[in-house]
Amino acid sequence: MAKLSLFALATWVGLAAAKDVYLNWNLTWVNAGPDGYERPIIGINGQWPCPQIDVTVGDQLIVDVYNGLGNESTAIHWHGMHQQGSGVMDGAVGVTQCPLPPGSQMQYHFDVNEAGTYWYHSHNAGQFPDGLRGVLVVHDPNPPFHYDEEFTLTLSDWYHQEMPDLLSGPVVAQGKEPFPDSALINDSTNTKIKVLPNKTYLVRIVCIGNWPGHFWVIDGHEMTVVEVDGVYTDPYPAGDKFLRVATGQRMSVLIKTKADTSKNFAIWDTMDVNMLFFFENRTMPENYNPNATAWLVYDEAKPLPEPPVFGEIDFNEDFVDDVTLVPADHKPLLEPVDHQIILETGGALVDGVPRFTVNNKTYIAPKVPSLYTANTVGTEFSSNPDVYGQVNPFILKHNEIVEIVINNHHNNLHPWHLHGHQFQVLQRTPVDGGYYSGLSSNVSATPIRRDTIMVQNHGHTVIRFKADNPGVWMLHCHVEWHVEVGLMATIIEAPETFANTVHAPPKSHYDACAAYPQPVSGNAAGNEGLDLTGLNTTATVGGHGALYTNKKGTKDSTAAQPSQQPSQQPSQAAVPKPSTKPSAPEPQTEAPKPSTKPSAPEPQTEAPKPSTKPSAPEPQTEAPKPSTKPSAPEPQTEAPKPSTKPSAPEPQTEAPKPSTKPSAPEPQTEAPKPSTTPSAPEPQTDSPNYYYEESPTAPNSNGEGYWPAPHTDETTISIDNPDKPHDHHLTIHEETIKSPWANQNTNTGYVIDDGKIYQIKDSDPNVILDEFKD
Ligand SMILES: *[C@@H]1O[C@H](CO)[C@@H](O)[C@H](O)[C@H]1NC(C)=O
Ligand SMILES: *[C@@H]1O[C@H](CO)[C@@H](O)[C@H](O)[C@H]1NC(C)=O
Ligand SMILES: *[C@@H]1O[C@H](CO)[C@@H](O)[C@H](O)[C@H]1NC(C)=O
Ligand SMILES: *[C@@H]1O[C@H](CO)[C@@H](O)[C@H](O)[C@H]1NC(C)=O
Ligand SMILES: *[C@@H]1O[C@H](CO)[C@@H](O)[C@H](O)[C@H]1NC(C)=O
Ligand SMILES: *[C@@H]1O[C@H](CO)[C@@H](O)[C@H](O)[C@H]1NC(C)=O
Ligand SMILES: *[C@@H]1O[C@H](CO)[C@@H](O)[C@H](O)[C@H]1NC(C)=O
Ligand SMILES: *[C@@H]1O[C@H](CO)[C@@H](O)[C@H](O)[C@H]1NC(C)=O
Ligand SMILES: *[C@@H]1O[C@H](CO)[C@@H](O)[C@H](O)[C@H]1NC(C)=O
Ligand SMILES: [Cu+2]
Repeated sequence: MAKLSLFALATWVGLAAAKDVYLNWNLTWVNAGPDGYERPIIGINGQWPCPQIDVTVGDQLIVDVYNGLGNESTAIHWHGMHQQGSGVMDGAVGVTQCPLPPGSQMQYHFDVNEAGTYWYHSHNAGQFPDGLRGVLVVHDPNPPFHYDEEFTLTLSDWYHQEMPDLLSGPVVAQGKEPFPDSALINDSTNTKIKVLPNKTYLVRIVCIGNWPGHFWVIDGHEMTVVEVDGVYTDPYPAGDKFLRVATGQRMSVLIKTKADTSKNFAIWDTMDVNMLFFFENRTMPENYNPNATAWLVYDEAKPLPEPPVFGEIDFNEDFVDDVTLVPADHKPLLEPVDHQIILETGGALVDGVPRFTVNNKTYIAPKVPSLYTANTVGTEFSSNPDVYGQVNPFILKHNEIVEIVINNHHNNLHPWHLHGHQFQVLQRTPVDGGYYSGLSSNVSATPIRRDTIMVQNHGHTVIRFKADNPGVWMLHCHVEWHVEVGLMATIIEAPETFANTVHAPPKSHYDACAAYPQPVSGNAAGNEGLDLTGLNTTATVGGHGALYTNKKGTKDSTAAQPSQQPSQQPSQAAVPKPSTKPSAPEPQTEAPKPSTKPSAPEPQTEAPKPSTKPSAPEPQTEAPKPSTKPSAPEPQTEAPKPSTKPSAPEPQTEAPKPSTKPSAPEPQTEAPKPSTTPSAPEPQTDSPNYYYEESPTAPNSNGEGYWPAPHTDETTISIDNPDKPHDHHLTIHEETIKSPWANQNTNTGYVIDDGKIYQIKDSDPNVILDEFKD
């Protein structure tokens, strides 16, 4: 006797107004050569570059992710999405989920409530620079500006070697970043964008790179800024200044195309060479090319011109300062501040290893993801930073106004990104602008908001936000090289409210933990209370990235071979609304067929929306660049570059300047010194609090029990629908979770009708009708 939720049907029918966008992703290796050098790259459904996701504000996005990589674990983060109430869908490994091991599947589903330009990327062990990143555009039916057409340009650095090799290689071991081999525009060195004359284009610029920021020029076209990081701005014409984006940032500009098609125009992009070389006192290799070119094509018969050439560029004078932008909604400065946090950030030798630190502590991943810890240690402990281990935890109270100061003691730039919020930027110094000593007198009354802010070397920034989004949020430098050496903190926002505010992880997230395996309850070490026995917080050099085999971190893997011919299978399909609402479900005429759990629902097979834009990436026709360095970049031993910027030697060991501010940083979590305690080395084979071993029982329906096993139901029925010419079959698939707190219980699933899939939103299981009998 299968269970059938009539509520599911009712929801499906009633949901006709809200659009669900369902994606079914199979992550696999593909071979591609975006700069002419072919290498294995992580693609989606056999395709790379990864597809742009287009949704409309208000939609629900549902993504089933299957890890078909064979030799790496993974996880997808939705950069900039607030995840209000759905923090468990944030996709950050070690924070909101376990790594998804090869051969496993998990689902992300969340409401998209902010319009603008976002992106998605792996948030697992330095993986995204191997290609697993793409754009997420949230369209707005009523944007505050007019435009006729739009296109997206991604900017990134690119490496010929794979991240696991680079992370375990000699350059990273010295505490340095490997030099990128190329700059890419839209994952190519040969991007051409067809444009029409006399039109206003919205150009969405997304920096999806690993390390350096980028700036770009569209020759002959004025650019007016209208959005940063999903926040509309008052239109800001760049004039004769350059615009730039740091890793993780987005910027949208309006351009007006020419009145005639007599000529094509180059788009010039360059990686920040100060960041790559000069601030770090490293010499640019001979013939190094930090530039990339793309073209605005008015007429394919006309030649593609060379890009403009620029001379000396002053990094303080020649750029639009994003702090001077004004949000279009003119939201006022948040004040007064209830809670100030000061982060002293820099490089240091930790356990003899070059690392980055936040208030003298380098981030070391916990055994239990921090959100799972917050959910399971109980209210007695969830607001105690000590239970989270060495994740640089900061506990916020619900709805307080939080000010974070980031002092950058390092001799390079760091783009800091906060999950779960767009923060106000009150001030940000120029390069060598000094550390925080209070606010300057000219802080804007309507500060710009964004989710990623570039903090200059030997300078600082001050940001504010309201702690109105309970959850566990990473606050980290977005340079993936730096993430991997600990430049991260964890914001634990209103943990005392989670029972009422944050959905519990759905079944597929527990399945990922079970398969990895990783424990899902207890403190950072998987123990009760403050006992952190077994949590090894010794810093190690390098790492193996996301590499995963039976013996994790070794290379003798049995990975699937990269596909040679990317499939043309569309990977996105908006689930259409049922055109005619079936009236209330008719009495079911057929006995529910108990079904074994099916594999992932089929992707929709509708043809992709015809586009006026040349969306397919150009075939690579260039011969592989005779590069002198497909192998690891040399350890840097070169002579000093005469620089006007006094840069301290790395790693930084200077003591942070004592702040004059009364408010002290949060107490640092001191994990016990791993001197004598036995600790679990990778791979984790011990899982003391391992949920599936402890609770193999099915959920009971009487409201008792703690973390019962997730329950899945699948029913196939036939409906006699007056609006359709023939009877049709429905399959209802439901997942139910009962959490420690009743309010976190979830009920999700989908209805398959005529081969189309309609997702069911989370709902209160109390509303679900009792068992339906045939
Ligand atoms: C994922 O793709 C690989 C390579 O094409 C294929 O072998 C595998 O069966 C696919 N897995 C799923 C779950 O679609
Ligand atoms: C563009 O607009 C101008 C001014 O209205 C007009 O003269 C010109 O013909 C237009 N160009 C095209 C290609 O339509
Ligand atoms: C990159 O662009 C800059 C600025 O126009 C130029 O000076 C430099 O020569 C270019 N580098 C290469 C390798 O083309
Ligand atoms: C970091 O360590 C240094 C040297 O031990 C000490 O002077 C400083 O106060 C510490 N800073 C913080 C923020 O804990
Ligand atoms: C505030 O004033 C300082 C010093 O005059 C200046 O450098 C900075 O750019 C100003 N900041 C803003 C946001 O206007
Ligand atoms: C992982 O497997 C793919 C596919 O076989 C391979 O191309 C890639 O080099 C492997 N990665 C590492 C780091 O071994
Ligand atoms: C950039 O690449 C994305 C992903 O492949 C594609 O959807 C988009 O159309 C491309 N844009 C241009 C201007 O070529
Ligand atoms: C730059 O590097 C050289 C060689 O490693 C070293 O001698 C010099 O002191 C460094 N300069 C600065 C300002 O760090
Ligand atoms: C902790 O891990 C490090 C690096 O893997 C290792 O060298 C050290 O022996 C471990 N410490 C303990 C107490 O197991
Ligand atoms: Cu950084």
